[in-house]
Amino acid sequence: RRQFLATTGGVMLAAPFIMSGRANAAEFNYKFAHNFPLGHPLANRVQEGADRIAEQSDGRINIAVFPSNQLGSDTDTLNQLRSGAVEFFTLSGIILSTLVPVAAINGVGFAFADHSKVWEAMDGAVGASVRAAIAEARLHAFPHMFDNGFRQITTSTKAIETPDDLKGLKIRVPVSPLWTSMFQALGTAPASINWNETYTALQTGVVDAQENPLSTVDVGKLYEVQNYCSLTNHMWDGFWLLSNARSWNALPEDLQQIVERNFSQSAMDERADLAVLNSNLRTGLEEHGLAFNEPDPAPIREVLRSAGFYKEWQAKFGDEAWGALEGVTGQLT
Ligand code: X2X
Repeated sequence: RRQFLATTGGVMLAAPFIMSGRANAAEFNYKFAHNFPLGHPLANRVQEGADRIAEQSDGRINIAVFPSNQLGSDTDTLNQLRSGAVEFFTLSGIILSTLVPVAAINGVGFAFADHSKVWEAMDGAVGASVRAAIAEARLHAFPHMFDNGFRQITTSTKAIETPDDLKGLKIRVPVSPLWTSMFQALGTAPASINWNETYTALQTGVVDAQENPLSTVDVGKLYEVQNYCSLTNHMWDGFWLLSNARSWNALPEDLQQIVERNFSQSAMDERADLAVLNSNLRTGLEEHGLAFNEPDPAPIREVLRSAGFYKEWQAKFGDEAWGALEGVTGQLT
């Protein structure tokens, strides 16, 4: 419980305890970490969800949201979530795969034709098999993922038109075996760097390129340190909302329901926000100086196929999860 102390002429006065008009301190004070600044739909919708939860629970649970990796990089925050120092965290499934390997499955190159296929898979059988694996790692995954989006390649050096343009490209990828494997198969020289160090890595020339959805390029102001944006749509990425299982199980069932209902609402609202945003952002990013092109994805995908990328990851993910994925996407190998 917080105390408000003021000194007046050397006398300490204890102000009455005030917390948004509520008489009692919360029974549960939980932390929620994520990697985006306010302004990104995920940040805005998660904060709204936390506010609704405080209200609907009559202040029994207070969720303090820490945006912009304030508590540490994504990799660090995953460790804090596991230890219970952080109770809620939205993390890319593909990064979560360092702990739960099958969670990278939504990142398989060129798997989904569009968002309707994404949600069919991730709200359906593919998501169910990932959530079961997450539970085995003693984390609770909420049913609906938040959108990050289809990823595009930006560079400071040149537009990516053909597979040849990828050869030797020094590109930042998030910390995850699937990302490294895929960008090695594509012939680039990938470097694993957490999101909170990406801007600086591009600015200082540690890498020349990165890949992210347009909304993330925009919120990270990457146009300040990049010149080209090639619309490759090479993979889809989204965030699981995770809770430490001990922290989650400590909540009485009525509070669990309030939390789950409201963050599911946040996820659905965030998906709708991003659908609008990503279709409008190209113009805004062009005004910020990014030059766009639309490469043919077919030859890029063919490089992955002939490098054995699909067969390799089919074996790693196993027949059940891969079968569920191909049930939505059609045959990928
Ligand atoms: O690290 C990234 O590139 C980001 C922001 O897209 C993720 O969280 C996966």
